[in-house]
Order: sequence, then structure tokens, then C-alpha cells
Amino acid sequence: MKTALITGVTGQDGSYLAELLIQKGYEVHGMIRRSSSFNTSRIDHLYNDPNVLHSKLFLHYGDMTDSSNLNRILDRVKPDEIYNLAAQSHVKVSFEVPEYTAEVDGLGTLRILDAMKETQVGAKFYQASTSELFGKVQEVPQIETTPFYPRSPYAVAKLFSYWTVVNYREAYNLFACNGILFNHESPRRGGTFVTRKITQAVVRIMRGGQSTPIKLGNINSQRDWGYAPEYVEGMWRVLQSASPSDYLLATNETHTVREFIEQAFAYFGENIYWEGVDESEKGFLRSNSQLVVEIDPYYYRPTEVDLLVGDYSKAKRELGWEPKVKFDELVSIMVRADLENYENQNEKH
Ligand code: NAP
Ligand code: G4F
Repeated sequence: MKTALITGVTGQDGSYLAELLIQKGYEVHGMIRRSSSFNTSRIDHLYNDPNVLHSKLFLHYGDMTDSSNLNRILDRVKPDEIYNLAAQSHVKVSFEVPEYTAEVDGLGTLRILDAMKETQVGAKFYQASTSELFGKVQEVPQIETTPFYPRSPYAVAKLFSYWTVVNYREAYNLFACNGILFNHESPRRGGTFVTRKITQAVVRIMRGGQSTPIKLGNINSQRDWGYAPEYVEGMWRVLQSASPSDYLLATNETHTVREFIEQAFAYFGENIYWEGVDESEKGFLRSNSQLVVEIDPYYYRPTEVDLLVGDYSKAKRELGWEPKVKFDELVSIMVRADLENYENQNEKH
């Protein structure tokens, strides 16, 4: 039985990865943060399963800012594979907490890699790198060799991590890999990221639970959105490769935030028409002219990433990885799940 350590196990990706590895027969150890309220909702179904907790899943308190505890966890768990997913992962928030973001998303990676080197634990290491590294894109579509141009404290911190992984691989012969993942979403996506913010609000609006419009920032930015469960499978494949390397996972399709909004309303058979420009632009339901989208400059970023689209040919060729869920289906999966949640909650009340 292989043993895996997942930092960020309570996050969107960590929860899907824990499920996947348990299914594959791994003993999974997850690092969680101490918090004043419960932060394990995404893994509660595993945690509450007596056949899983303390036999297939083990949780350890820890924090990416605390080297001593990372060392202790590595020493106790002696993992075969480490998936470093813990991060302050919100790009806009990183402009407000840049130093903390650098501590966790940059130095945190160095702390684990150095603990691996010092303890000689011999694990394979996966780093959650990101398409945000490409930032002000130098090439379309982006591939593994496209030059980076980060546009936020988050992306700059992740750039430090990216090169630390490469350096520890070359300097100390560690099996350390970057997965450069483009945006991936799911019903478990945090509610402050644009996709989930939209799907939750669209459901409330269409079911009469919200009469005010959704307030959004830049709806013209373009993203390459995939489906998170497929991407965590890609993470696992990265660590099963014959030799350590860096891989890009994406769908090779790009869509605007505006299209995401339109597709989410289309789930309910509604069309949107737009009036005004820039901060004055507004979206209305074609059926009854209800105002449903407004621009709020609060959500603008000091520097934006305008266009992301990734070519995943290397991952397809070397790992046999390919995404199946594309844009329309992804939006449907997310809206359907939020609709079910909404209806279940309303039944309870
Ligand atoms: P997420 O849902 O925000 O999860 C982040 C996880 O990190 C949570 O478990 C969080 O714990 C934990 N964490 C945050 N700060 C920590 C700290 N100081 N010490 C220990 N744990 C900490 O993010 P995600 O979408 O699953 O993404 C997973 C990773 O992939 C992140 O590194 C992200 O930057 C990267 N990434 C994501 C995408 C994407 O589209 N989702 C694309 C490329 C790269 P709490 O639950 O306690 O907050
Ligand atoms: O959903 P977002 O916040 O995701 P973003 O910034 O692309 O970052 C996500 O993907 C990265 C991979 O490329 C990860 F590394 C990162 O950890 C995270 O998971 O914003 C997407 C786009 C942006 O252009 C943003 O300006 O949507 C735009 N947007 C417009 N209105 C908004 C909003 N974003 C958010 N969060 N909230 C809005 O109201």
C-alpha cells in the first residue's frame, strides 16, 4: 500500500484527490489548519465514514508557515508521494495580503522541499503550479515552454515555487514535478471564485431567492475552464511518469466570464441581453427584462490576466491524460448541483 500526504486536503482539489487516492488503495494523510469553525466540509463524507477514518485517511494539524511541523509530519508519515496543494489561492485577495501569500504559496513550498531533502524521505513531490504564471501571455495557446509573466502577488509567489521545484530536482535529484494547471472548477469550488459565484447566484435568481443583480468585475476576461476531478487524476499521473518533469493540464478552449454567465442562465432556458459599456454595462433577462448582472469595480484587479488557453499535448502524449468535460457540460454540472443544494435547503426550512 502506498502512502500519500496531501497539503490543502480540505480544499476543492485536495478533497477530490483524497477520494481518488483512497479508491486506488492508498493510505492518505491530509494536513489541515486549525480553525475556529469547521473547515472540513469537503471531506466530511470521508471523515465520517468509519471504514475510512483512521484506516485509509489520517488528518494532521499543520500550516505551510511552520517548518517544524512540516518536518514532524514528514518524519511520522514517511509518504511515498506528496501533493502540495495548500495555498492562499485567491488571486484578488493576494493583492490585499501579499506577504502572507508569499509566505504560504512561495516559502511554504521551499519548506516542504527542504524537509524532504533533510529527512531524506525519498517521496515523489507534486507542486500545484498554475496558469497564472503565464499572466500577460507571451504566446497563445500557452505550452510548458511559454515564458512566464506573473501579474499578481499570488502568481509571483507561485513562480518562486515553480523554480524551487525545478532547482531541487536538478540540485538534489528529487522526483519533484510541477503541474501547471489551468482553471478547474466543480460544485466544490469556493463561492468567491467567479464560476461558483455565478452558478450559486443564478440558481437563487431563477428560483426567486435573490431579487438583486449579481455584482461582478471584469466579465471580458477569458479562461480555460476544466473539471476538477479530471485534473486531480492528472496530478496523480504526473507522479506516475517514468522520470520527473513539468506538465500543463488544460482543455485548449477559452471562454469569457460573460459566456459563463450566459451559459448558466441558458440552463433555465433564459437568454441575456447586454446594455451599456464598461462599468455601466448591465445584463437583463430577455424573457422579462429583469436586471440580473451589474458591474462593480470593487472586483477589478490592479493587474488582470486577460486570456488563458492551454495546449495539453505533452500531458496527452506522455501521461495519456485528456479532459473529457468541456465548457457547456461543466456549467451544467455546477448549476445542477447548486440547484439541488438550493432545493434541499428549502425543503428543510
Ligand atoms: P482551495 O480550494 O482554495 O484550497 C486551498 C487549500 O489550502 C485549503 O485546504 C486551505 O485550507 C489550504 N491552506 C490555505 N492556507 C494554508 C496554510 N497557511 N497552511 C496550510 N493549508 C493552507 O484551492 P484549490 O482550488 O483546491 O487549489 C489547490 C491548489 O492548486 C492551490 O495551491 C491553488 O493555488 C492551485 N491551483 C488551483 C487551480 C484551480 O483552478 N482550482 C488552478 C491552478 C492551481 P482551509 O480549507 O483551511 O482554507
Ligand atoms: O475565478 P477567479 O477568481 O479565478 P482566477 O483569478 O483565474 O484564479 C483561479 O485560477 C488560477 C488558475 O489560472 C488559480 F491558480 C487560482 O488559484 C484560482 O483558482 O477569476 C476568474 C476571472 C478573473 O479574470 C476575474 O477578474 O473572473 C474575473 N472576475 C470577474 N468578476 C471575477 C469576478 N473573479 C472573482 N473571483 N469574482 C468576481 O466577482
